[in-house]
Amino acid sequence: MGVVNVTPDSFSDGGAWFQPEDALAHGRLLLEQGADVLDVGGESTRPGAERPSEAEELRRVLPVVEGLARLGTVSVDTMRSGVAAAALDAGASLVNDVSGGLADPEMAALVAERGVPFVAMHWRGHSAGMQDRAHYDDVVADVCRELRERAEALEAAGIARERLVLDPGFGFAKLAHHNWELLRRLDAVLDLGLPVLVGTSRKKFLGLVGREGREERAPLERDVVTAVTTAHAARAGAWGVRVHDVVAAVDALDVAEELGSVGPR
Ligand code: PMM
Repeated sequence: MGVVNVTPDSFSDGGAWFQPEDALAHGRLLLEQGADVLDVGGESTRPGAERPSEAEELRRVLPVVEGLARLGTVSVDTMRSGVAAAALDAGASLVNDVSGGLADPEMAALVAERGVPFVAMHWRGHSAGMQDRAHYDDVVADVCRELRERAEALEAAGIARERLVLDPGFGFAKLAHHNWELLRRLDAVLDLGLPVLVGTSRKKFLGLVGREGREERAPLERDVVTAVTTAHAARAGAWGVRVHDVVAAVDALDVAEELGSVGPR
Protein backbone atom coordinates (compact mmCIF):
# COMPACT_ATOMS: atom_id res chain seq x y z
CA MET A 1 0.00 0.00 0.00
CA GLY A 2 1.64 3.23 -1.16
CA VAL A 3 0.97 6.44 0.79
CA VAL A 4 -0.36 9.51 -1.00
CA ASN A 5 -0.69 12.23 1.63
CA VAL A 6 -2.53 15.28 0.31
CA THR A 7 -1.61 17.36 3.36
CA PRO A 8 0.56 20.38 4.04
CA ASP A 9 1.84 19.00 7.35
CA SER A 10 2.40 15.21 7.41
CA PHE A 11 5.56 14.41 9.34
CA SER A 12 6.76 11.97 6.72
CA ASP A 13 6.51 13.91 3.47
CA GLY A 14 4.84 17.14 4.63
CA GLY A 15 3.48 19.14 1.78
CA ALA A 16 5.31 17.37 -1.04
CA TRP A 17 2.08 16.22 -2.75
CA PHE A 18 -0.30 18.90 -1.51
CA GLN A 19 -1.25 20.07 -5.00
CA PRO A 20 -3.64 17.61 -6.70
CA GLU A 21 -1.48 17.33 -9.82
CA ASP A 22 1.57 16.47 -7.71
CA ALA A 23 -0.40 13.89 -5.72
CA LEU A 24 -1.70 12.33 -8.95
CA ALA A 25 1.79 12.12 -10.43
CA HIS A 26 3.12 10.64 -7.21
CA GLY A 27 0.35 8.02 -7.05
CA ARG A 28 0.98 7.06 -10.67
CA LEU A 29 4.67 6.60 -9.89
CA LEU A 30 3.91 4.42 -6.85
CA LEU A 31 1.70 2.17 -9.01
CA GLU A 32 4.49 1.85 -11.58
CA GLN A 33 6.85 0.95 -8.77
CA GLY A 34 4.60 -1.92 -7.69
CA ALA A 35 2.05 -0.62 -5.19
CA ASP A 36 -1.13 -2.74 -5.15
CA VAL A 37 -3.19 -0.07 -3.37
CA LEU A 38 -2.82 3.70 -3.07
CA ASP A 39 -3.85 5.14 0.29
CA VAL A 40 -5.04 8.71 -0.20
CA GLY A 41 -5.38 10.85 2.92
CA GLY A 42 -6.14 14.51 3.58
CA GLU A 43 -5.62 14.71 7.34
CA SER A 44 -2.22 14.60 9.00
CA THR A 45 -2.23 12.36 12.07
CA ARG A 46 1.24 13.25 13.33
CA PRO A 47 1.33 13.67 17.13
CA GLY A 48 -0.07 17.06 18.06
CA ALA A 49 -1.70 17.76 14.67
CA GLU A 50 -4.86 19.88 14.45
CA ARG A 51 -7.70 18.53 12.28
CA PRO A 52 -8.71 20.14 8.97
CA SER A 53 -12.43 20.84 8.47
CA GLU A 54 -14.46 18.22 6.60
CA ALA A 55 -14.85 20.61 3.66
CA GLU A 56 -11.09 21.07 3.49
CA GLU A 57 -10.45 17.33 3.73
CA LEU A 58 -12.92 16.71 0.87
CA ARG A 59 -11.30 19.42 -1.22
CA ARG A 60 -7.91 17.77 -0.75
CA VAL A 61 -8.75 14.13 -1.37
CA LEU A 62 -11.60 13.97 -3.89
CA PRO A 63 -9.77 15.05 -7.08
CA VAL A 64 -6.87 12.79 -6.19
CA VAL A 65 -9.07 9.76 -5.43
CA GLU A 66 -10.99 10.31 -8.63
CA GLY A 67 -7.85 10.55 -10.76
CA LEU A 68 -6.00 7.66 -9.17
CA ALA A 69 -9.01 5.32 -9.10
CA ARG A 70 -8.84 5.34 -12.91
CA LEU A 71 -5.34 3.89 -12.67
CA GLY A 72 -5.53 1.44 -9.78
CA THR A 73 -7.05 0.43 -6.46
CA VAL A 74 -7.48 3.34 -4.06
CA SER A 75 -8.17 3.39 -0.34
CA VAL A 76 -9.22 6.54 1.43
CA ASP A 77 -7.47 7.28 4.71
CA THR A 78 -10.11 9.13 6.71
CA MET A 79 -11.89 9.17 10.06
CA ARG A 80 -14.97 10.89 8.61
CA SER A 81 -17.91 8.95 7.16
CA GLY A 82 -18.77 11.89 4.90
CA VAL A 83 -15.30 11.84 3.37
CA ALA A 84 -15.37 8.04 3.08
CA ALA A 85 -18.77 8.15 1.31
CA ALA A 86 -17.65 10.82 -1.16
CA ALA A 87 -14.36 9.01 -1.82
CA LEU A 88 -16.18 5.72 -2.46
CA ASP A 89 -18.47 7.58 -4.87
CA ALA A 90 -15.34 8.97 -6.56
CA GLY A 91 -13.93 5.47 -7.11
CA ALA A 92 -12.16 4.41 -3.90
CA SER A 93 -12.65 0.74 -3.10
CA LEU A 94 -11.71 0.52 0.56
CA VAL A 95 -11.69 2.67 3.68
CA ASN A 96 -8.69 3.00 5.98
CA ASP A 97 -9.75 4.58 9.26
CA VAL A 98 -6.98 5.16 11.80
CA SER A 99 -9.65 5.39 14.50
CA GLY A 100 -11.21 2.05 13.52
CA GLY A 101 -14.61 3.71 13.39
CA LEU A 102 -14.34 5.32 16.83
CA ALA A 103 -13.96 8.93 15.70
CA ASP A 104 -17.22 9.06 13.74
CA PRO A 105 -20.24 7.10 14.98
CA GLU A 106 -21.61 6.98 11.41
CA MET A 107 -18.55 5.31 9.91
CA ALA A 108 -19.37 1.65 10.62
CA ALA A 109 -22.90 1.93 9.20
CA LEU A 110 -21.61 3.60 6.05
CA VAL A 111 -18.98 0.93 5.46
CA ALA A 112 -21.52 -1.82 6.20
CA GLU A 113 -23.96 -0.35 3.72
CA ARG A 114 -21.32 0.01 0.98
CA GLY A 115 -19.93 -3.49 1.57
CA VAL A 116 -16.30 -2.42 1.13
CA PRO A 117 -13.20 -3.59 3.01
CA PHE A 118 -12.38 -1.62 6.15
CA VAL A 119 -8.99 -1.18 7.78
CA ALA A 120 -9.51 -0.66 11.51
CA MET A 121 -6.45 0.65 13.30
CA HIS A 122 -5.76 0.62 17.03
CA TRP A 123 -6.49 4.14 18.25
CA ARG A 124 -7.01 5.87 21.57
CA GLY A 125 -7.87 9.41 20.57
CA HIS A 126 -7.09 12.25 18.20
CA SER A 127 -3.52 13.24 17.48
CA ALA A 128 -3.57 16.41 19.56
CA GLY A 129 -3.42 14.43 22.81
CA MET A 130 -2.74 10.85 21.81
CA GLN A 131 0.74 10.46 23.28
CA ASP A 132 -0.75 11.16 26.74
CA ARG A 133 -2.64 7.89 26.26
CA ALA A 134 0.46 5.73 25.73
CA HIS A 135 -0.06 3.76 28.95
CA TYR A 136 -0.25 -0.02 28.85
CA ASP A 137 0.00 -2.91 31.32
CA ASP A 138 1.18 -5.17 28.50
CA VAL A 139 1.11 -3.34 25.18
CA VAL A 140 0.61 -6.48 23.08
CA ALA A 141 -2.18 -7.89 25.24
CA ASP A 142 -3.86 -4.48 25.59
CA VAL A 143 -3.70 -3.65 21.86
CA CYS A 144 -4.94 -7.12 20.92
CA ARG A 145 -7.85 -6.86 23.35
CA GLU A 146 -8.83 -3.40 22.10
CA LEU A 147 -8.56 -4.54 18.47
CA ARG A 148 -10.68 -7.62 19.17
CA GLU A 149 -13.36 -5.47 20.85
CA ARG A 150 -13.27 -3.08 17.89
CA ALA A 151 -13.67 -5.92 15.39
CA GLU A 152 -16.63 -7.28 17.37
CA ALA A 153 -18.29 -3.86 17.47
CA LEU A 154 -17.75 -3.36 13.74
CA GLU A 155 -19.22 -6.78 13.00
CA ALA A 156 -22.18 -5.98 15.25
CA ALA A 157 -22.67 -2.79 13.22
CA GLY A 158 -23.00 -4.89 10.07
CA ILE A 159 -19.51 -5.03 8.54
CA ALA A 160 -18.85 -8.57 7.34
CA ARG A 161 -15.90 -10.15 9.13
CA GLU A 162 -14.24 -11.05 5.81
CA ARG A 163 -14.06 -7.33 4.97
CA LEU A 164 -12.12 -6.39 8.10
CA VAL A 165 -8.39 -5.72 8.24
CA LEU A 166 -6.72 -4.87 11.58
CA ASP A 167 -3.72 -2.60 12.17
CA PRO A 168 -1.90 -2.28 15.51
CA GLY A 169 -1.35 1.43 14.87
CA PHE A 170 2.39 1.96 15.12
CA GLY A 171 3.16 5.38 16.60
CA PHE A 172 -0.44 6.08 17.64
CA ALA A 173 -0.57 6.47 21.43
CA LYS A 174 2.64 4.43 21.59
CA LEU A 175 6.18 5.14 22.71
CA ALA A 176 9.17 3.66 20.87
CA HIS A 177 9.40 0.60 23.14
CA HIS A 178 5.67 -0.09 22.65
CA ASN A 179 6.15 -0.10 18.88
CA TRP A 180 9.10 -2.47 19.09
CA GLU A 181 7.24 -4.83 21.40
CA LEU A 182 4.29 -4.94 18.98
CA LEU A 183 6.56 -5.53 16.01
CA ARG A 184 8.44 -8.25 17.86
CA ARG A 185 5.17 -9.98 18.75
CA LEU A 186 3.19 -9.37 15.57
CA ASP A 187 2.19 -13.04 15.74
CA ALA A 188 -0.15 -12.17 18.64
CA VAL A 189 -1.95 -9.61 16.47
CA LEU A 190 -2.14 -12.15 13.61
CA ASP A 191 -3.63 -14.67 16.05
CA LEU A 192 -6.74 -12.48 16.19
CA GLY A 193 -7.55 -14.25 12.93
CA LEU A 194 -7.98 -11.27 10.62
CA PRO A 195 -5.64 -9.84 7.97
CA VAL A 196 -3.13 -7.38 9.46
CA LEU A 197 -1.82 -4.16 7.95
CA VAL A 198 1.49 -2.79 9.25
CA GLY A 199 2.25 0.92 9.04
CA THR A 200 5.73 1.56 10.38
CA SER A 201 6.91 3.66 7.45
CA ARG A 202 9.17 6.58 8.44
CA LYS A 203 7.81 6.66 11.99
CA LYS A 204 9.76 8.26 14.80
CA PHE A 205 10.79 5.01 16.49
CA LEU A 206 12.60 4.10 13.27
CA GLY A 207 14.33 7.46 13.34
CA LEU A 208 15.60 6.67 16.84
CA VAL A 209 16.74 3.05 16.48
CA GLY A 210 20.45 2.68 17.19
CA ARG A 211 20.84 6.42 17.62
CA GLU A 212 21.24 6.74 21.40
CA GLY A 213 23.17 9.91 22.09
CA ARG A 214 23.04 10.95 18.43
CA GLU A 215 20.59 12.90 16.33
CA GLU A 216 17.63 10.83 15.08
CA ARG A 217 17.27 10.04 11.38
CA ALA A 218 15.12 12.59 9.58
CA PRO A 219 11.85 11.14 8.15
CA LEU A 220 13.22 10.94 4.61
CA GLU A 221 16.24 8.99 5.90
CA ARG A 222 14.08 6.22 7.40
CA ASP A 223 13.31 4.17 4.27
CA VAL A 224 16.07 1.60 4.77
CA VAL A 225 15.03 0.88 8.36
CA THR A 226 11.41 0.83 7.18
CA ALA A 227 12.28 -1.78 4.55
CA VAL A 228 13.80 -4.01 7.22
CA THR A 229 10.53 -3.86 9.19
CA THR A 230 8.64 -4.60 5.97
CA ALA A 231 10.58 -7.82 5.45
CA HIS A 232 9.93 -8.72 9.09
CA ALA A 233 6.19 -7.99 8.78
CA ALA A 234 5.91 -10.05 5.61
CA ARG A 235 7.74 -12.99 7.15
CA ALA A 236 5.45 -12.78 10.17
CA GLY A 237 2.44 -13.09 7.83
CA ALA A 238 1.11 -9.53 7.54
CA TRP A 239 -1.52 -8.97 4.85
CA GLY A 240 -0.01 -5.66 3.81
CA VAL A 241 2.40 -2.86 4.59
CA ARG A 242 1.61 0.84 4.26
CA VAL A 243 4.74 2.57 3.00
CA HIS A 244 6.06 5.76 1.46
CA ASP A 245 8.94 4.16 -0.45
CA VAL A 246 7.39 1.47 -2.63
CA VAL A 247 10.65 0.56 -4.40
CA ALA A 248 12.29 -0.32 -1.09
CA ALA A 249 9.18 -2.21 0.07
CA VAL A 250 9.09 -4.33 -3.09
CA ASP A 251 12.78 -5.16 -2.60
CA ALA A 252 12.08 -6.10 1.02
CA LEU A 253 9.14 -8.29 0.00
CA ASP A 254 11.31 -10.02 -2.62
CA VAL A 255 13.82 -10.88 0.09
CA ALA A 256 11.07 -12.01 2.48
CA GLU A 257 9.57 -14.23 -0.22
CA GLU A 258 12.92 -15.83 -0.93
CA LEU A 259 13.42 -16.46 2.78
CA GLY A 260 10.06 -18.19 3.03
CA SER A 261 6.83 -17.99 5.04
CA VAL A 262 5.33 -15.41 2.71
CA GLY A 263 3.22 -16.17 -0.36
CA PRO A 264 3.99 -14.87 -3.87
CA ARG A 265 2.79 -11.30 -4.47
N1 PMM B 1 -0.23 5.87 9.78
C1 PMM B 1 -0.46 7.10 9.33
C2 PMM B 1 -1.61 7.39 8.59
N2 PMM B 1 -2.51 6.43 8.28
N3 PMM B 1 -3.19 4.19 8.42
C3 PMM B 1 -2.98 2.95 8.87
N4 PMM B 1 -3.88 1.98 8.61
N5 PMM B 1 -1.89 2.62 9.61
C4 PMM B 1 -0.93 3.53 9.94
O1 PMM B 1 0.04 3.17 10.64
C5 PMM B 1 -1.12 4.88 9.49
C6 PMM B 1 -2.28 5.17 8.72
C7 PMM B 1 0.52 8.20 9.63
O2 PMM B 1 1.59 8.19 8.76
P1 PMM B 1 1.75 9.27 7.55
O3 PMM B 1 1.56 10.63 8.15
O4 PMM B 1 3.13 9.06 7.05
O5 PMM B 1 0.73 8.97 6.51
